Formats: sequence, C-alpha cells, structure tokens
Amino acid sequence: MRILSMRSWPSTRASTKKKVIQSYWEEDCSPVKTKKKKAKGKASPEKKEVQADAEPKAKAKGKAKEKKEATEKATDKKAEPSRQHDRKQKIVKELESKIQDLKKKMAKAPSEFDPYLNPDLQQRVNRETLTQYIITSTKGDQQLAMLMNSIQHASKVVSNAIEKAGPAGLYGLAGQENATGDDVKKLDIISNDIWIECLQRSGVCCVLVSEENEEPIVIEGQTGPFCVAFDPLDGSSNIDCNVSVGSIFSIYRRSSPSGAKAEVADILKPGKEMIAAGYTMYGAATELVITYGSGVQRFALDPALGEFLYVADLKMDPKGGKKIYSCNEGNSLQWDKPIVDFVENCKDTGYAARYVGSMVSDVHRTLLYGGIYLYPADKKSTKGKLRVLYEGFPMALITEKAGGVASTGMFKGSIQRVLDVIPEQIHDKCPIIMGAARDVDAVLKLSG
Ligand code: AHM
Ligand code: MG
Repeated sequence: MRILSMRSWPSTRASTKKKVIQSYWEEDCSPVKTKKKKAKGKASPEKKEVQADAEPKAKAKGKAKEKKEATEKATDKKAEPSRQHDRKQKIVKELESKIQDLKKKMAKAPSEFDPYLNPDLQQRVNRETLTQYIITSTKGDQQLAMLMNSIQHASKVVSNAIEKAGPAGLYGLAGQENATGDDVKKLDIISNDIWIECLQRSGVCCVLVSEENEEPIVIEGQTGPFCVAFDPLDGSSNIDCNVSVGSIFSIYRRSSPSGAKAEVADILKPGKEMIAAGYTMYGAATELVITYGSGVQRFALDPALGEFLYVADLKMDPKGGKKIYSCNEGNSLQWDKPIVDFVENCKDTGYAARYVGSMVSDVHRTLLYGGIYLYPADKKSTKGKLRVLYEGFPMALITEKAGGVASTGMFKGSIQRVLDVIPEQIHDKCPIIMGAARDVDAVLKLSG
C-alpha cells in the first residue's frame, strides 16, 4: 500500500476528494495525477462545480486506459522473445532449404562422365571419331582410308606445332621465298615437311603438289592411286600473331596406269574431278572439315584424347544466312566495277564486313554463318591471288557440297564455276567468289 502524499493530492472540494479517494482505492492505488490548472481567468462557481465532478471521472478513465495499455505492453513484451525465436527459426529453415537446393544442383552439375551413369545420355559419349568415320565412309577402300588417316595425322602434328610455336621459338621468317614468291615462315617449312612426310608414309600417293614446293613431288617407288595438292599452312600473314590459319587439301585419283610412274597430268585436272577435299582450321579449336563429294562433315580435335570427334554436318542456310561480306577492301581501288558496286551495295543494305585474312577461317565462317567471301581478280592481279589446285578447288567443292556457290566471276572472258577451271600449271591462280547463292548471284548479275 502506498501513502498518498500531500503533494500529489489535488486541491479540490471535500466531496470530490472523497470520490477520488474511493476511486483510488478501488482502482489501482496509483497516485492520482492532476492536471495543472491553466492560469486563465477565474471560473464561475457553477462551472467549478461541474469541473470538479468531471475531473475525477476523466482521470479514472485515463487510469483504466493506461492500465490496459500497460497490461497489453507487458503481454506483448512477454510474447516478443517467442516471436523473435519463431522468426529466427523460419530464416534458418529457409537457409537450410536453400543449401539443400544448392547441394542438389551441385550434385547435378554436368560431368563428362555422366553419360556412363545415365543411359539416356549414351549418345553424347558415343561421338564418332574421325578414325571411325574414315573406316566406314571409305566403304572398304583401304587405300583411301590410309590416305585420309595420314591427313588426319598431319593435321594433329601441325596443330601441336602451332600450339607450341611461341615457347619453341617457331615464329618468324625462315629466310627464303616459296614457289609463288612469298616469304616463307618457319611454321610454313615445318608444316610442309609434316604434310609431305605423312602423305608419303601413307604409301598410297603417287604425286603431291604443295604451295611451298615449286615442282610437283613425284614420289619415287610409290605407285599408289592418289594425287594430293595441299597448302600446308594457309594464311601466312596471320601465322606469327596467333590468328587462325589452316591447311587445305584436294585429292584426285591418278589417270595414268597404276604401277607406272605418275605424271603431273595426273593432278592438273579440273576441280570437278576431285574425289575428296577438305581443310583443317587451327583456331581456338582445331577443326577438320571434309567432303567425299556427298555432304560436308565437321570434326573437332579433343586435345585431351588427341582424337578428332564428329561435330556436325555442315550445311549452309539456303536463304543465305547472315548478311556478311568478306574481302580485302584495301584492294578496292584495283577492283573491277561489278565488285566495287556489289560491295557498295552491301554497305547500303546493312551488310557487316568481316575479314580474317586466312582463307580457311573466312570460308569456314561463311559456311557456318552465311554471306560471301571474295578474292576477286583486279587490275593488278588479273587472275586474283588464290591458287587453283590447293585453295580454290578444295574450298569450292566444300562450299558447293555444303549448299553454296563458288564462281570465278568474270574470268578470261566468261563467268565460270570454280570447279570447271582447267589449271595449266600447278600453281595457277583464279579469282574466287564463294558463299551463299543469294550473294554470289548478286555479284554475277552485276558482272554479266
Ligand atoms: P598464303 O597462301 O600465302 O597464306 O595466301 C593466301 C591467303 C589466304 O588465306 C587469304 O584469303 C589471302 O591470302 C589473304 O590475302 P590478303 O593478305 O591479300 O588479304
Ligand atoms: Mg595459301
């Protein structure tokens, strides 16, 4: 029990005091707070009476409200820890479930070994190797299989040399010129030796023509059925700066009698007589693209396995694909009018320009994305720059078999299909306009 101090006792009339005391004891024994009177003018006796009556009531009401609020607050305070605990529990549960989800996802992250454990994925593991493809696609022609296998091997060995070129000191000029007067790089020589050695070892070649050798190589003691023309490392300007380069090859069957010494005439034939062609691109990945005349197949070298694995059949978009033109526009002042007009038209119609400067890379992109690749004849080089036997022909066959068009444009008085050109010399050149029919036809329309 608390004693009501005189200081907290309101100075009211006796009856009011009585009521207040009663209410005090009845309510909660808390000191009665009184409002300080405003020092305003004196109230009338009646008003004072009413006020004196109302004040304790209001105070009592206020007290009750305060008490209720205090009780609510106390209850709330008591409940708070339990609510906090619930909230924490909820967060912990949410985090735990997230961790579980992550664990599940991590456990599901694809691995190259998944297919061994999941029969639904078997197809991925069963990617065909180039070796398997060669065996089945040569349909029992063991000599052709030997040849294709030696090309596969040459591509792997050159790829390895290119990968190690920097630390092995293989960049730079070798200090000599090749058959067509170009400076020869160290990697040119290495690649040429690798290709010649691999092809000779196959035991099935009789004549080889290389961009790097002025004369055809008639292989002594070998009377095999095949003649191969190749550019062992195409894209000379890109060799020393680690930009994609490639090897290109075309294969003919000899026409001179088997068993006799082969002749140059065995390989100086129009492109349409090729039995197979292809290229290897040494890019971010090494890819080998081949055709035996029906369809074009694409293989990529898996460095861990040292095997070329099947990627896909290569088919151009029949509608022409992306609008891209690819040529060395630095030569445009020397170009004939139709080529200038075509390129101007490309610019006017929203074409993009892309030019690596390695034929293999520029043609590979053209086949995959669409558009057109041109190395046309010009006022300075009336036959263009690219060599017929080991650049023009193989790329033309692949382009046609992938669904594109390969033309010389206006050349020696007529517009010709590249594969119809009859080479007179092993290092002959011809203009090249190849890619989507949509674009090549547009050039030919301007040329006709
Ligand atoms: P190369 O065989 O000496 O390397 O020359 C052929 C190359 C092609 O790969 C490429 O398309 C062309 O030359 C690029 O020539 P340019 O530098 O005149 O644009
Ligand atoms: Mg070349």
